[in-house]
Amino acid sequence: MRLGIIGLPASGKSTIFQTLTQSKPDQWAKKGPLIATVWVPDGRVDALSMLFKPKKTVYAHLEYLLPHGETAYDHGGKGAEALWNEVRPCDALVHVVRNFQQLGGEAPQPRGDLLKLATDMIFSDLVVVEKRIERINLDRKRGQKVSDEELELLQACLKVLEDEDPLREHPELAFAPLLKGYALLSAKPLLTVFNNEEQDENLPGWQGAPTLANALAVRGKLERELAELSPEDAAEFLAAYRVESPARERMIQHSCRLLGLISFFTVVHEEVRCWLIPRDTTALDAAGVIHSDMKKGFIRAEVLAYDDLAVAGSYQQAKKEAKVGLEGKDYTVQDGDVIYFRFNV
Ligand SMILES: Nc1nc2c(ncn2[C@@H]2O[C@H](COP(=O)(O)OP(=O)(O)OP(=O)(O)O)[C@@H](O)[C@H]2O)c(=O)[nH]1
Ligand SMILES: [Mg+2]
Repeated sequence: MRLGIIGLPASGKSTIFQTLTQSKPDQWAKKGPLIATVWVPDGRVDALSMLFKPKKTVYAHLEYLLPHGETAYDHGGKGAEALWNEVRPCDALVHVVRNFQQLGGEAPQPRGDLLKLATDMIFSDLVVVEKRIERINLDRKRGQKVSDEELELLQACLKVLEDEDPLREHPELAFAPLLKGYALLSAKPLLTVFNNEEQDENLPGWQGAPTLANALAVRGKLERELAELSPEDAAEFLAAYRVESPARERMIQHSCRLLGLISFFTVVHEEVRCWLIPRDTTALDAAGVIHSDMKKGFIRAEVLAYDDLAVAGSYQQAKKEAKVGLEGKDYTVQDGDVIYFRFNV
């Protein structure tokens, strides 16, 4: 799963990327978009690792993409189109909005900045959708077979976009399999990151402003400094600035939620491992995420909820207390399930 970072020039995209990836700009490639793998912090994985003492502990991961530094966004221009093309293949977007005073520069205008990019994404989608509708109509005139269902969906998109609504507010369109190939920007899940002044820990508020569900406030510059500290120094720093948890962790957790992902765990071959899957995945498909053979030869899934394991203190004890369930392929995997797949090949 990959999230693309977007935002106006000097909004703090590089600062946020640096914090997320705990890397330094002098380590970054000079060309092309930057793509970084970020491990998803999860206290449950730490606890499982303590319990089972495996040789190897593997956290789940996400990828973040920072568009090439030279593709500066320019309202409605070539730079904007280049930027959109770089993030189009991403599964979701992270929009960094400047909410700090630039040195000797403009006061922050988060609302205006937010709308500017949102409108541009809608406009970019509108162009894609209009072109495609034209094309389908042309093909039909030439007597070629066209998909009425696709045309209907595109026309519905056109109407939404003309009303300047993002497609993500219309799930039946945003998740329509027939439209997936168009990678429409306004259909992608969006996390808004307000990059605040050092003293400011709040989300900006105005009528219709993004709420906690899909936005978070970070203090980019402060957090960048934090990411460079040792864990002990960081703890002191967090307390001094009343930071609840590091922006890095909050951004990653929000990203997982945004993508509708849940975690399940496996403990096999001296390895504790966390896997991310979409909510409502069946045990059969979860097995397939690990290995296609495991799906093909699926017999049953031994499932123990993480919380039950934590209470019982050991797998054996949880088994004794009948907390370990034997589930079939249609079982819906729950966040925090510790699963042992029985399969044959
Ligand atoms: N005061 C303050 N300054 C910040 C904050 N975040 C970033 N900056 C500063 O703002 C400037 C721009 O930050 P960058 O991270 O380079 O922004 P960017 O979006 O990557 O910029 P471009 O790549 O040029 O579009 C830098 O001088 C940062 O040090 C913040 O939270 N507070
Ligand atoms: Mg930058």
